[in-house]
Amino acid sequence: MALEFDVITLLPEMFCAITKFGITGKANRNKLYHLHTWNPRNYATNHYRTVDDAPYGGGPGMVMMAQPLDQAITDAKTRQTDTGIKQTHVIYLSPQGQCLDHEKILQLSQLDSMILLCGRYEGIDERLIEEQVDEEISLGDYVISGGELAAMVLIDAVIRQLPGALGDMQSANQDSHVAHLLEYPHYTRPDNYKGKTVPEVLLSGNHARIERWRQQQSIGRTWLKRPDLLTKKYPAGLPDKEKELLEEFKQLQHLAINQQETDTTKGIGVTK
Ligand code: 4HQ
Repeated sequence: MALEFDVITLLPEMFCAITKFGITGKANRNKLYHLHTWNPRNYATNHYRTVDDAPYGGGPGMVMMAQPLDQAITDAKTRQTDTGIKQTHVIYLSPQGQCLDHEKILQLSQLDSMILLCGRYEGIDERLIEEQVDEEISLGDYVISGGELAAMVLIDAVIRQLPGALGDMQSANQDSHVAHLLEYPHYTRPDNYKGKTVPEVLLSGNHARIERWRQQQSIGRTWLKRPDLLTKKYPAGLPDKEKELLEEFKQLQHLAINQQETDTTKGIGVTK
């Protein structure tokens, strides 16, 4: 059965970005998931179809009213229940939630459905959050203008976990081992670009050597740029194989840096 997303949003057109284009567009056409949007404006009751109001206590900006959101969520829940979904799960995208990471995405990809609540303005009436929200999730420790982009990032990352969403080649790079490391560097033609060549190993045709080099680059770059990821992946320290690859990477790094210094003192590659 397809994964069901129901999104509560004042800006439903934004979701074309994922439903129409790229990997998530293709997964949508292949019916790997369904995405329904619910606009709280359609549940507003007054003549102007107002969905926001001034905050009690004063201060800048506007707050999304509870009632239109409440009814939109209720209809979304009814739709999901009608399609045979046993349990609904309402997620509010907010900086107050737990930050999205790979573990969270894997956990969410186990669900049959979710309801994503996207806030605009200064936020949502607290009573609606208390009544209807099961979980808050944050994209990161910064402020964006609305929950829509955060919801789309979450949906995109979850869809990539669905069987059949990625081509065979891309799926191979998704195993749990690779997923926690940074990518190895990529090169394509030409083999000489502005005097910069491609690492010799990649032209060797020796697949075992290429595989080893790529794994070494992944570990090495993670150590250089994101050591926190290595600690998270290997809390008890690197396994022997990885340790060996990393030590060799460090050696090669030193050689490369010393070579650069030699070049500089000898005036190689130095203009003027
Ligand atoms: N928001 N991760 C919606 C965020 C945010 C985030 C600010 C959410 C505005 C109304 N959402 N409110 N960070 O910055 O998800």
